[in-house]
Amino acid sequence: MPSTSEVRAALAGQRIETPSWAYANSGTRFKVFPQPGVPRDPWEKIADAAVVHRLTGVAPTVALHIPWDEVEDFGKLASHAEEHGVSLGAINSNVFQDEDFKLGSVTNPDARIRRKAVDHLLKCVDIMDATGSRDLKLWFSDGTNYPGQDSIRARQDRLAEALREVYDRLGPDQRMLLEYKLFEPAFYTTDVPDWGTSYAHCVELGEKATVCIDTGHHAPGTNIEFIVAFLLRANKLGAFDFNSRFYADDDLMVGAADPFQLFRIMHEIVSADALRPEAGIAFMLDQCHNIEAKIPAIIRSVLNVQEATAKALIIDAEALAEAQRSGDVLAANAVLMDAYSTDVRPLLREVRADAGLDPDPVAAYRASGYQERIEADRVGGTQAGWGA
Ligand code: AFD
Ligand code: MN
Repeated sequence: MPSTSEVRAALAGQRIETPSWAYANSGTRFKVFPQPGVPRDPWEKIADAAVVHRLTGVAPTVALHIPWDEVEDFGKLASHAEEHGVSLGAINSNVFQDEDFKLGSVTNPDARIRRKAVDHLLKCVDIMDATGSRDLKLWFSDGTNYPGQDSIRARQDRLAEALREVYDRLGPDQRMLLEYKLFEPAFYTTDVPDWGTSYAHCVELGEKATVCIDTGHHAPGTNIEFIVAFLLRANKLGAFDFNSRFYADDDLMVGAADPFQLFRIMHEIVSADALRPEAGIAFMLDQCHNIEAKIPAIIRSVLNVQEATAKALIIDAEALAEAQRSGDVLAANAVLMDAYSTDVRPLLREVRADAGLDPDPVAAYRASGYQERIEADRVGGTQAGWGA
């Protein structure tokens, strides 16, 4: 069992990336409910993300989304982030909103449109060069809505060709995170629908291509921790997009729907010694919470990831291994459940206090007056959203 100091050090060293778009207005196809104080540009989004990091101490990077976060000078934006105590993280491409991409982007039957999509991806790598980002996150909404609409195999060929061109553009310290999603916005086939498709393309591409697991992107009941364990063993797990869901890709606060699943996922990470930042896995949030206050909900998600991690860290690994070796099913399950049933909030409060942070970041945010300030200051302009 890791010593308390080892557990505390691991928790203090945890790094979680927040997404710029989570600070902006979001909603469903039925309605986007704008909120007061929402950022109007990437500069303000980064200011908000910096507050999350200042209060939690474990969220030092912010993922960008292009073109939502397009600026004249990305070097300047990177400096702005540093001045706020954070740095720019993954660059998320967006080939799902341009009118030309209705029938697909990189897998579109029209070569001209495929070229346009690949050029956008290459531009995202140029931006990575400017921001110093390591990761290019690729999610493709590409797919079809009806049998017969297009050739399933030909679309895979087009996808492989596009990925190869972008992969070959990556610098030595840059990576591609290929994210999969079972369905939506396409309803019959999605060209990267599951972990196997992403994995197969990443193996074909090379070592800089890895899988991004978005926890909301599976069929209900999918055993996500199995996928995590398999990809860890294959050295092909690059990142998580954490969120939570009840039925589909609901993009709710992390751990809010199924904290036990989040714990099981973090158990696979901890038992593979993959929590350390040096292990190279990006623990990112990807949530679009629509009715709850933007910044506190992101703080809550960070805390939920911390709690699941703390529970995974206190698992008595020796006792678990012994029970597994001897085939003692009940004892093995009990070891895991003992950890999951432990209230780790006092431990996390101590870790925060040791780091000079308020033990309760949500309460600290509410008391900070930041929300009142941004609501008063951010008047006029156009609130950021994701344009759905
Ligand atoms: C949407 C997609 C996917 C992607 C995110 C950012 O479903 O999760 O990671 O947008 O582009 O939520
Ligand atoms: Mn995602």
